[in-house]
Amino acid sequence: MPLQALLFDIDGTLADTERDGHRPAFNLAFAEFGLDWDWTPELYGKLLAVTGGKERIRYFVENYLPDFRSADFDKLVADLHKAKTRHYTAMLANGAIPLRPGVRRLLHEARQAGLRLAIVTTTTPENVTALLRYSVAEDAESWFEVIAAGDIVPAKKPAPDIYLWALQKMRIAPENCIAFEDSRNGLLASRAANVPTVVTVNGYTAHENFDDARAVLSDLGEPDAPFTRLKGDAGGKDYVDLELLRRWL
Ligand code: XBP
Ligand code: MG
Repeated sequence: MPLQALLFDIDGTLADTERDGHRPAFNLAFAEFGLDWDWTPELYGKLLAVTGGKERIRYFVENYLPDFRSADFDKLVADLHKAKTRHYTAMLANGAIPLRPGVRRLLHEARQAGLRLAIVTTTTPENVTALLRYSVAEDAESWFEVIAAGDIVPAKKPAPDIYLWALQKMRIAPENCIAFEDSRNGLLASRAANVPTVVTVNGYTAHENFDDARAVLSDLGEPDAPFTRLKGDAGGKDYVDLELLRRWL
């Protein structure tokens, strides 16, 4: 199958956003609303079992604070999440979160080769725009023909819905694409949509099961900073380029 498109997850894949981005932004929002909730790096690792910020807050309260009462809990969750998004995008605007190794290089190579690009993520659209603008390039939003994000589909990853939505919008077969994910929830979503997937792990996901991935790597690697290969034959290569992706497809 010819490789025609690259589909990128955002959080944990393009950039290490969770531990020092989303997590402190949630905590700032809690403090703003006078709540003494503190999501430590360790606790956050457990909460990542649930994708989506609003869903994560809800899961936290239901499982860790069963006695918590609020006059209008749905509104509180929505307001907290709005505040969290404001804090998070402000962090991005300050240049706080760099891209992971190899991401910029691979994006440039794909654009030069005329491959189609898309974003497929559960994160809020404002977060995508801010990350692309401040961490990739001023005009990076225009590099992606489809940005599938947030509540466009009600069922977030690990459901395949966001991938199916993006594939339909692009009118492309999954076999002509490669998805990039960092987590098991992301891999379950992409594979349930039949998209061959390369996983680049991070501190929160390195222990997860990625049996269904074409390759599992520490990161995409650079010519002078090779990746560590956890699964998949790289034929002697030590950074991801289009030639290697075509081999994996
Ligand atoms: C990412 C997420 C997101 C972020 C927060 O999952 O789970 O919830 O943590 O984003 P994936 P929002 O990388 O698999 O898409 O707060 O904007 O929902
Ligand atoms: Mg992710």
